[in-house]
Amino acid sequence: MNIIILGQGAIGLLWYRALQHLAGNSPDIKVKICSRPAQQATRQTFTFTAFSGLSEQRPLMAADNKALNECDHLLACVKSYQVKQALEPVLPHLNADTGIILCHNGMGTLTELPPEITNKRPILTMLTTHGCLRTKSRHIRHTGQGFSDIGLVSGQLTTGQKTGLTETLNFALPQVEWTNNITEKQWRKLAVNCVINPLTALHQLKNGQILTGKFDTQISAILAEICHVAKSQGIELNPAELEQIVRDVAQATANNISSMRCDVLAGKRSEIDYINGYIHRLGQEQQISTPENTLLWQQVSAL
Ligand code: KPL
Repeated sequence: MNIIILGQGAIGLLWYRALQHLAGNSPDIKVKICSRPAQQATRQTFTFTAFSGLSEQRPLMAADNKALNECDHLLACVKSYQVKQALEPVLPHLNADTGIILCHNGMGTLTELPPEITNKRPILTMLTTHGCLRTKSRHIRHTGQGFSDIGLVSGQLTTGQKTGLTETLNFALPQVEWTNNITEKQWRKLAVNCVINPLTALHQLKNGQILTGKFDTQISAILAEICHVAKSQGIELNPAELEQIVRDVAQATANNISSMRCDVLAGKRSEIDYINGYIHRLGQEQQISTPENTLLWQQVSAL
């Protein structure tokens, strides 16, 4: 199986290292990294600190056009607002059957891609809870063992292809599970991000600090709007269950700085357009009022 990773952020390089390790023991697995703009195979290195604390210098093998054409799956680990721009120059080099696995926070990127490309090939989503930090340029630290769900959002894969892909990813970086209801899981993850990310970014809090009671009314209102909008898309979510999931995640990641707060602190663009902004846009389309999500979208956008 040939896999190419698109994106050299923390999660992209975490998967690259894990698959590279697996490829060392399995000759039928090949992994390369897609470095743009040139797809020439250049030799570079990066430092990887495993969850155990062991650090090592690893080679980074870039994919050329031939490798792109031979790849079975392209794992795109880029920010939601980079998906379209990152995929556009790569798509013409992929063969018609290559599956694209999107791994990012937020929703709404699929509809930005050219339909003639996305209609034909398998498009998958991966949701991961692994903690990983890019501490310096080309130094990646695996900070939290997590779990990944993978599932098809468009196109087709045979049962054998689903099993083969899931097993390969699971051998590389466990636990990975195939799910037939990835869209529902995406909505649950979206709900978590709609609450934790903007509140921590706006009020400069660690994830656990949103649980003091001060935000309880606002959290319920954000989630009620999400349930309403999700329903218009055929997804039934339960507000009480969502609230519990949000609380559990905030508790489990109590001392973490959310990705949105990190982006804001670093002066980088945040993923707000694909998180609360996605709820705002869908709400407008469906004539559902979403004042809480709209306000958070506007406030974070203004930061
Ligand atoms: O996904 C996250 C993020 O920071 O983007 C959470 C779940 C909030 C963990 O920090």
